[in-house]
Amino acid sequence: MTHQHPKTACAMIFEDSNSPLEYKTDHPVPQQADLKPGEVLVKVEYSGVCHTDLHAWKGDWPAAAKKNLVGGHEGAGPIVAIGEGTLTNLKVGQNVGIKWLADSCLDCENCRGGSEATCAQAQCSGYSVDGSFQQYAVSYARHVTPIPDGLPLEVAAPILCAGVTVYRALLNSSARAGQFVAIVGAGGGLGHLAVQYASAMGFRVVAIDTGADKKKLCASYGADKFIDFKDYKNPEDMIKAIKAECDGVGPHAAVVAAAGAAAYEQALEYIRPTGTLVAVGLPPDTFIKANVFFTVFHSKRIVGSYVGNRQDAEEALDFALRGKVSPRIEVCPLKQLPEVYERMEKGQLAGRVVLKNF
Ligand code: 8ID
Ligand code: ZN
Repeated sequence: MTHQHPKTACAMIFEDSNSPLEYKTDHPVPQQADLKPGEVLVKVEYSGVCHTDLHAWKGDWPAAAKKNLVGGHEGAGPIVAIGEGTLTNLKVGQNVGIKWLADSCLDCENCRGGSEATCAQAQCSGYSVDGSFQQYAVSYARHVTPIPDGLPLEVAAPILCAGVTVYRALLNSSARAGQFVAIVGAGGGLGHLAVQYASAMGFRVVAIDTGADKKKLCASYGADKFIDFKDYKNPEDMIKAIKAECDGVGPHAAVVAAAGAAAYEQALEYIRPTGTLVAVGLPPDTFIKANVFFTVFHSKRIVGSYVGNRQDAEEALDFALRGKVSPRIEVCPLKQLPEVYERMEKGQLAGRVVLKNF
C-alpha cells in the first residue's frame, strides 16, 4: 500500500550543544523507499518535553549527542509507513509511541534479561538519533510502543518516558504496598507521575519539591505528605521532618527524580535502615556520597534506574488507560520549545508540557 505524506515538514533542530534551537518548516521527510528494513515512519502528533531534552541541548552529560539533532523522546502518533522487508505485526495507521530507547539489539545478555536500555548497541531518540520534536520521525519497529485504542495521544506522550521511567524506578525500589516511598522532585514531569504510580501501587507517598502549585498537585494525587525543600535552611531539619512523616525512621525508599544535584544530598540519610535510594534524575557532574560504614551498618541500597523496557512501557500505558494515572499536561505548539526550556530551567513547570506538532 502506498501512503501519501509530504516531502518536507516542521522540525525543531539544533546544530550543537547550546547552539540556537531552529524551527524549520522545510525539514525533509523520508519517503517509503528511503526507509530501511526495521524502520517505521511515525506522524508525531504530540511530544512531551522531558528535562533530558534540555540536558541534551545544553550538553550536560559525558556522552556527546548527535550533531544537527532533532530532540524529543515522548512522541505519539500513527505509523504512516513501514520499511519494506520489516518483520512486524505493526500496521500502518496504528498509534505508537517513540520512547527514549529507540533501538537495541534484543539479542545480548542485557536485552534478553530485560535491561534493553543498557544494550551496548542502544540508540536513543533525541540523542543518538533524531527524535520526536518534528512532524514525521523515523523509528524502529521492534521498539516503538503500541498505544492502546482509547488513550488520547497527548495523554500517552508523557507516559512514554516520564511514566515508564518512574514505574520501573518504583519496581526497582523493592518497596511493598503499605510502605513509605519518598518522591524527590515530586511536582516535575517524572515526579508528578511517580506520585500517581506510587499511590496506585499501594505505597504511602512523601512528596518532596517546592512551591504551592506543586504541593497542591501532589496532594490531589493522594500524596500523604509534602515537604517543601526550600523551607529548610538546615539540611538536618529536613531529614528530621522527612523521618518524622515515616514512623520517625524514614521512608523505605526514595526515588530521586529531580534535575538538580542537591536532591541527592540527604536522601541516603533519611531513608530507613535497609532502605533503597533509587537514582533517576541526571544532574550533570553529580556524585552520591555514601559513608561506607553507615551504608553497611544500615544495610542501605543505592540503585540506578534507567527508563524501562518494552514490557514496562506497555504496563505503564495500561495504568493510564485504566485511569489510575493521569498526567497533568499543558499543550504548547512545537515552535514554543525555547520558551518551554526557559521555564523548565527555572523550575516553573508543574507536570508536563506536551508539544502539539500539527
Ligand atoms: O531513565 C532515567 N533515569 C531518566 C528518564 C527521564 C528523565 C531520567 N530523567 C532525568 C532527567 O534527565 C532529569 O534530570 O530525570 C530528571 C527529571 O526530569 P523531569 O521530571 O523531566 O524534570 P522537571 O519536569 O524539570 O522536574 C524536576 C523537578 O525537580 C524539582 C524541581 O522543582 C522540579 O519540579 N527539584 C529540583 I531541580 N531540585 C530539587 C530538590 N533539591 C527538586 N525537588 C526536591 N528537592
Ligand atoms: Zn525523558
